[in-house]
Amino acid sequence: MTDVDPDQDPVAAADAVVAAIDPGLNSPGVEPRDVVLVTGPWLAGATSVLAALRDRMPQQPFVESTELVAGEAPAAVVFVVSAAAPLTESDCALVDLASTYTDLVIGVVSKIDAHRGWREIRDADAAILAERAGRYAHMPWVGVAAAPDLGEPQLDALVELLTARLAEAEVRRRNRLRAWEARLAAVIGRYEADGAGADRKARVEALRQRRDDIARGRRLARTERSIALRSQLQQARVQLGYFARNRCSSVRTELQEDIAGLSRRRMDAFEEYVHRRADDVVDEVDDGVTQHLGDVAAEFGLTAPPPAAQPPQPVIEAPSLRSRTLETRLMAVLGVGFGLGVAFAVSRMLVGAAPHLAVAGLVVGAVVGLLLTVWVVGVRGLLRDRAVLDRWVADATAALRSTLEEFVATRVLAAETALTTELAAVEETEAQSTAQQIAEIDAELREHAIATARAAGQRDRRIPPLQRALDTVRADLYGSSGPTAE
Ligand SMILES: Nc1nc2c(ncn2[C@@H]2O[C@H](COP(=O)(O)OP(=O)(O)OP(=O)(O)O)[C@@H](O)[C@H]2O)c(=O)[nH]1
Ligand SMILES: [Mg+2]
Repeated sequence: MTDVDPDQDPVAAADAVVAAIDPGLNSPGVEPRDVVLVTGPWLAGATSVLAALRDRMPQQPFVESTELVAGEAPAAVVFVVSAAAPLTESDCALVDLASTYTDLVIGVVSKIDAHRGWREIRDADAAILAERAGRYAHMPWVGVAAAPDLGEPQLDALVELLTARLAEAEVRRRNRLRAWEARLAAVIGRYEADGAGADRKARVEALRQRRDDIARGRRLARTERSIALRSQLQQARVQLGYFARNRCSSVRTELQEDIAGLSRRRMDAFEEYVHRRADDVVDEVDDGVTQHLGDVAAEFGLTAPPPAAQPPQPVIEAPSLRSRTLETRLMAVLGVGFGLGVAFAVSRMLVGAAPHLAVAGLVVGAVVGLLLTVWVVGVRGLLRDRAVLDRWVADATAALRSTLEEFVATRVLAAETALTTELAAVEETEAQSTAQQIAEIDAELREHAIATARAAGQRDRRIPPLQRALDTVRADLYGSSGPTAE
């Protein structure tokens, strides 16, 4: 392009304006196409205008917006709006977009056959666009009827205007300058956004947020977990203690009921039976404690504390059933007295009833008296032994209870030590992984900061020449009175 004489080629002439500021700027990166873009809002009549223009200017190619690819600049833009209503904001955005790289924009008010007040609409549209940007201030407007319901199409003004404009070399130069203006402004905007870290902002925000979340989540989890473990162990202590006491008192009730119906024959085996029941209760409580503490450990994902090496052995002394000589003697004396009394009364009664049976009466009285004596002494002994056993069972279960309470307290304490130590170790590992995550985030944040700083440096270096070029382009486009300014 540099080997083309600027006086001959209007595009090269425009490029030379920019290259004079910065020789590095040799192309706006836009492909000029020798076509006329006909576009407009929905149902404005663009297709009809395009068809009519093709008909009237067969040598000139026309396209609709879908036929252009990004980066292609048409030689002119025919912007078709309906005469039915003035431009809206979205229509204005559309004309901005269509004419990004093209200076020559012609406003067309269509369907003038159907709308008598089209001139007012045309003037209003011109005013709206002139207000929007300086470049539209001198934009030409014409009214057309490309596909009238009645009569011939009215297109002459547009054809005439377009033919005249497209023939001007200055138009192509200005189109090129427009492309330069758009491209330079976009590049400056890009540098500014990069330098301000605009693209990174969202990512950096998200990273900071995540960093805070991780740190806070970690702190919370830590305190929550240790509080929960403490309270669970506290609960275990209370519940297991209650369980042990409960088992002791129910076994006591059960044994005391047994004593109430105990015969002398089963009395000897009873002591051993009590020992066996105490062992059962010890096993039950031991299992209950192991189970409960295992559950607590499982809830926190920790290893269950080991069961007790040796279940407790409650110290239960033998009942004192034999040391009763004095009482036995007393009972014997009383029993004998009672027996004698009965024997005497029976023999007297029999003698009174049948005097010839005096000897037999004495014998019967003696036998009855003896039997009663034996029975009274025996029953008295049995009742006394039961009372002794009853007291003994109460003592034995009390001993069992205190042994078990101590056992429960010891095991919960041991479990507390083991579980809190293990929890601390787990937390240490987690803290390390959290620190690792945070370090990774910090590293990424640092990278972003460095990249943003680098972009800011580049912005400060690159923007001044670009801005100068843009100013020159703008001075050329709007400062002097070009053809569109007539
Ligand atoms: N009265 C009258 N109606 C017209 C004129 N031009 C177009 N129309 C009508 O307006 C409607 C839209 O016309 P198109 O040319 O398809 O408009 P468009 O902008 O290409 O529409 P879309 O591509 O669908 O957005 C059709 O019903 C046409 O008949 C005109 O000059 N006069
Ligand atoms: Mg169409």
